[in-house]
Amino acid sequence: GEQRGSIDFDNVSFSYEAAGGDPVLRNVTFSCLPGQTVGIIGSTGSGKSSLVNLIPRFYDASSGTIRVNGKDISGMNPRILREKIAVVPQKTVLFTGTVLENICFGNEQATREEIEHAAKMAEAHDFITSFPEGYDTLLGQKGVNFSGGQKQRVSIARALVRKPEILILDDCTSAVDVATEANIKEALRTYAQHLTCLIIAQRITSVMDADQIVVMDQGRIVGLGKHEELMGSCKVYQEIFQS
Ligand code: DUT
Repeated sequence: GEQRGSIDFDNVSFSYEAAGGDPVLRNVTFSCLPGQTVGIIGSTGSGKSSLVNLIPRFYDASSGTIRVNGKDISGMNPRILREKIAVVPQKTVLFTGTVLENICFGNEQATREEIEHAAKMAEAHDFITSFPEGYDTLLGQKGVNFSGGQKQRVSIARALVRKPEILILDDCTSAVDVATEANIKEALRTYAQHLTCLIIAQRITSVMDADQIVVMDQGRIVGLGKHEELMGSCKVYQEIFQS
C-alpha cells in the first residue's frame, strides 16, 4: 500500500517507570513519510534512543499515539510489527562465528546474493572480501578482530539483509569515517528508495542532508525541519552545528 514505512508520533509522552517516573519524552509529535530519511540529533540523555525504541515497541508510550503505516501500534502484535523494522543498536553485537553467520543472524534463509547486496550497501563487502577467507572469515576469540567502524558496517548489513520497511540507525556510524558514512547513505538512496530511515547521530554531517531533522532537548522536540530551516530558527541546532 501507499503508506508503507510511514511513522506518526502524536503527542507521545514516555517514562521508564510505569507510575510517576520522570518523563523522558514529552509531547512528541512528528510525522515521517514513506521513504524519507529523518535525522535525530540532540545532546546526550535528550531522549533520542528512547524515542526510536518506542517504534518497534521495545517500550510502550505512556500517553499519545504512534502509528506505523497509518496503524496505531499499541494494538499490533509486536512480533509482526518488528518484521517491518530493523534497528541497528548503538553497541554493536557480533558473535564468534563467520562474517556470513553474523550478517544472516536471525535471517538464515537469506541467499548469498541478498547477503552480498546488503553488505555492499553497508560499505562492508570490499573489506570483507579483502580478507583471504572473505565471508567465511572467522570473527571473535580465535578469529580476526575487525575495527569498530568495520563492526558497525557488518551490523548495518545484518539489518539490511532483513529488507525492512523502516531502518533505525541508533548512533551506529560513530566509528565510521564521514566519507564512508556518506557512501552508505548514497547506497541506501539508490538501492532502497522506499526504505524509511531514522538516523540518530552526534555529528551534524550525519543528518544535514536528511529530509527532515528532529532536534531533541530534555525529552522535547525543540526543532523540526531541514538543515537550512533549523540553522535559521533553532538555537539548539545552531549550537550543535558550532560545537
Ligand atoms: N533512561 C532510563 N532508562 C533507560 C534508558 C534511558 O531511565 O533504560 C533515561 C536516561 C536519560 C533519558 O532516559 O535521562 C533519555 O535517555 P536516552 O538514551 O533516550 O537519550 P539519548 O538522547 O539517546 O542519549 P545518548 O545520546 O547518550 O544515547
